Amino acid sequence: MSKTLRLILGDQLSPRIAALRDLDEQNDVVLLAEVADEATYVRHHKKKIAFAFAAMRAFAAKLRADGVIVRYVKLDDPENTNTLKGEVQRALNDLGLSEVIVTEAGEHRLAADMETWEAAFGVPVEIRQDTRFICSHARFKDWAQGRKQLRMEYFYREMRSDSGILMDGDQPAGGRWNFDAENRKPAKADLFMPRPPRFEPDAETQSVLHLVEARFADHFGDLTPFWFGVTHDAAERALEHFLKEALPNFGDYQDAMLEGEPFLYHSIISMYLNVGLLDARDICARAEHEYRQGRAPLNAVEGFVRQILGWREYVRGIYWREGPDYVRRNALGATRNLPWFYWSAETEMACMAAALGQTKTEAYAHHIQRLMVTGNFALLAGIDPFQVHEWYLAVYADAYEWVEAPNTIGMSQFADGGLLASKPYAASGAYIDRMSDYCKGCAYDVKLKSGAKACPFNYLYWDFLARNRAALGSNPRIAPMFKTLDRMSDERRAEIERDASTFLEALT
Ligand code: FAD
Ligand code: DLZ
Ligand code: SF4
Repeated sequence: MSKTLRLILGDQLSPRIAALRDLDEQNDVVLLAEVADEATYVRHHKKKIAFAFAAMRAFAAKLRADGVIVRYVKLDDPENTNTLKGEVQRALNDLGLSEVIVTEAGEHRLAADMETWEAAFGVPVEIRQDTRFICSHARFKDWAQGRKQLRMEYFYREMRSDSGILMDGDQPAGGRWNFDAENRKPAKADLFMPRPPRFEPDAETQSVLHLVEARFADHFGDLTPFWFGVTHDAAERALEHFLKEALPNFGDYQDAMLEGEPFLYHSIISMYLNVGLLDARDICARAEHEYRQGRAPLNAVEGFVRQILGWREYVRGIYWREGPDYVRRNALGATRNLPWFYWSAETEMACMAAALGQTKTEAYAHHIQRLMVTGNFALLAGIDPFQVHEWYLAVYADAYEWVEAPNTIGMSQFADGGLLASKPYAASGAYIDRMSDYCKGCAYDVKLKSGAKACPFNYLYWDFLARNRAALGSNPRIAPMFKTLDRMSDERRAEIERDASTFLEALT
């Protein structure tokens, strides 16, 4: 009887993960390993590391309770080699197992490493496809084949048809694929805010918190209060809470931002979903059920489903299609260093201080804060996209390269030259003022276009366009903005350049 080693990575904590298929509970051994390599390949937020380790420990305990033989290596195990490869090798040596079975890694770095394992170990290493995604690699390749443009909206429609989610026969529910025109309302401070449920750390999570405080004290972010759930049951409660309390308003306030309200009507489930504590198909089906039962409107449910069935699956396809060099793309030739306040959250720009401050305390910011505040600023200021990418990968509890990199390099920084987005997500202060209440408490004045008190987004926006005319001038979607720029007087354009360069020089 051959005994196999089944490796489960920290973001593969799903009971139906491919590596556990056909497990022989009497003989096979499941390995989970906390290793310094994974905790430090970028300097992850302390909460992210604690969440990964605590969820791994909880999953191992669940497997053991179900009768599975588990080898769990803690970070402070004196024998720990601190790499996944080293821990697989050590398990093979110690246990005399004849084969390794693993689910494909979620990123190029580890996937490339796994390709070396079979030769290094001298036993077969079976790498299985990750079946948790709704769109397989083959399906995405098939969709992308021969297309000039890979627009998410068309991918999403095929995913709807393929899966039957929110479909009435072969037609989209409600007769339209997309209800965004009804979304995007600014929120008001007196609305009821359904904050996500908070979970008390159990004894094992407490011990992880001590470990992380001792080993990663110099990493970014506040470790406590630590309120993330770390089990499938807790993640399920968080999802249920969202479906009942927030989903009905999700569409309306999807793009809104409010001072002191980090979560609004967002689901706060990405960290659970990305490590396997929730399942994408199940979430979409449950959201659709809320619509079919008349408990949530279609604009909200369609908007939410589009994020998971559309964007999430689409960015994964792009990540694997574009290869490991994607993170090094820099179509706009941006070279400025990431300003220090991305780590300290100390800036007089109220919108940036809010997004960065909650990133530090919660390891969370919602999509519009990532895209239209911190991402927009980096884009306008011409920050090196690789540094921006490393920052996003480090600071969010949900950050894994397959999902983070296309969002940062492609959607937010336009560094892939428009593969993912048809135009840069660049905006002046007026957008932030319209969608938030940040500006009223800001040291800068959003109505001023020039001078020391003017909102920096205002002149940086025009300066960004002027600097990038060669790369963007022929883009029909921003042609009207270039026309406006061209109608400005020479003095006004010189003023923009002066204000921008004074501000940008002070950044460094
Ligand atoms: P909700 O707003 O409630 O959305 C529901 C779910 O849809 C999310 O949980 C998520 O799974 C999915 N989703 C929504 N938008 C996207 C998107 N653009 N791409 C992929 N999935 C999406 N998401 C991550 O999961 N990990 C990341 O590392 C990450 N990095 C990002 C970096 C940048 C620069 C930007 C602009 C976006 C990034 N996103 C990332 C996408 C999005 O911001 C987060 O998924 C979302 O904010 C998570 O919060 P939520 O669970 O409350 O989401
Ligand atoms: C994020 C993370 C962290 C912090 N630590 C570990 C770990 O110690 N062991 C492990 O197996 N996985 C960890 N992870 C998740 C991995 O980084 C993730 O599986 C890879 O980045 C592939 O997506
Ligand atoms: Fe942000 Fe400008 Fe508004 Fe200040 S004035 S909060 S910098 S958009």
